[in-house]
Amino acid sequence: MNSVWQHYLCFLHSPLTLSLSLVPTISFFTLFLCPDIAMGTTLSIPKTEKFSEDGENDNLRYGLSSMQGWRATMEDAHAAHLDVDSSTSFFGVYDGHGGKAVAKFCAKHLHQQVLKSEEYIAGDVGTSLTKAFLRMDEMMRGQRGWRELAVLGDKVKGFNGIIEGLIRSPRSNDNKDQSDDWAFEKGPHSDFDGPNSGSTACVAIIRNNLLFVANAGDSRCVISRNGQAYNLSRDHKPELVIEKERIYKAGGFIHAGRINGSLNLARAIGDVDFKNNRFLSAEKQVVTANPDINIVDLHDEDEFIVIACDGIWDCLSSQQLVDFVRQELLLETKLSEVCERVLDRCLAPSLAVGDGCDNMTMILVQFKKPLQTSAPAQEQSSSNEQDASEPTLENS
Ligand SMILES: *[C@@H]1O[C@H](CO)[C@@H](O)[C@H](O)[C@H]1NC(C)=O
Ligand SMILES: *[C@@H]1O[C@H](CO)[C@@H](O)[C@H](O)[C@H]1NC(C)=O
Ligand SMILES: CC(=O)N[C@H]1CO[C@H](CO)[C@@H](O)[C@@H]1O
Repeated sequence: MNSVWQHYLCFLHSPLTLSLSLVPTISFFTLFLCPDIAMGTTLSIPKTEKFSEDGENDNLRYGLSSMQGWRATMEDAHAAHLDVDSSTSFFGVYDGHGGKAVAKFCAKHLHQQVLKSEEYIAGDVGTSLTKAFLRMDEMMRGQRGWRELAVLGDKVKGFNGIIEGLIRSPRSNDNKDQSDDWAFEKGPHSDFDGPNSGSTACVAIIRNNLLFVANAGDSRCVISRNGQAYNLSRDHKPELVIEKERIYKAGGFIHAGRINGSLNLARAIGDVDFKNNRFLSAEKQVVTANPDINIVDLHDEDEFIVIACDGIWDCLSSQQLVDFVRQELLLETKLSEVCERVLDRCLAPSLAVGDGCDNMTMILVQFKKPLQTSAPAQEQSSSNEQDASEPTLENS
């Protein structure tokens, strides 16, 4: 929530303020009565309410849960669409930093850009994912991008996005995204370069017996194959050799594990301050939205995948999480509850512990048996040259 509104809510909820009418006393009493809200981003009382959801079709079941943890604002967003078309499911976790608007923007638009692309229609899901990731940065520019981000709740370049965005946004726009080609719009923010806040994106598309994982950032997708955990994505931390090389070539540096001493991940959607080298393509900037694409043949031994943001992986390893989920699945069949237990397990009992203070999101997708094994004729024939028994990472 915008801090201005937090102040107001706090103010309105305080009985003491009812008797006070002097404006200068407002900020004093807000500070006095709501010190946590007024002074920082960490709440002293953990906010552990969760948003949870379940769904299933003939091939899979999913559950997800999202929890605010100890942070003052929830910056994660997610997308779960079981049937984006007759044979395809889409799941994405978007973990925002510096604000929630970019994560929400991705949750709203990324899957639609995948579905709209020529490559997707031609059966090349991997390329359509790459293009959709890069497209997010393009769409967030200019008057239209500015307005959309403002509506989604960030302050953009000093304007109060919530207020100005609501006034400016034509309401009818929300319904016609499917046919929308995101035309250029002239207006007061035509020269907007895009947001300085950003988001990771970790997306899984399941189509018949193929799994496509696209990742940019430090969220992670893991598969359980007969109880063995395999990473299906690579955490894009600045220290990784391939990231480091790109960062230095593009003129950035790494200090204390962070790009230019500030950003602790090397790929993200948004963060345009790290993407403004005019001589380089989007893929070669200090920070890039360009995802790794991993294509996996699903087997009968494949039990489930998990997509989760770094808050989970800071607390459990891939194998530990797979073990935990398998244990829970023996007792609990509602997948969102399994996710909730993981989140509870990862929520640190106090701030002193260090880990677990993040906002957290986890999606669990379980394959129903037997897997559909006949892929349609137009199915992708390229790209998958991996060892059939082990879903290794593509290291491109
Ligand atoms: C998954 O990736 C993490 C982070 O790079 C690594 O520490 C871990 O060993 C990997 N786990 C598996 C099962 O590959
Ligand atoms: C990062 O550091 C490089 C080298 O000092 C500098 O040229 C660049 O402007 C910095 N970028 C940001 C966004 O801080
Ligand atoms: C899961 C997670 O870590 N999400 C984000 C929660 O909010 C903070 C503060 O902005 C981010 O740094 C985290 O990445």
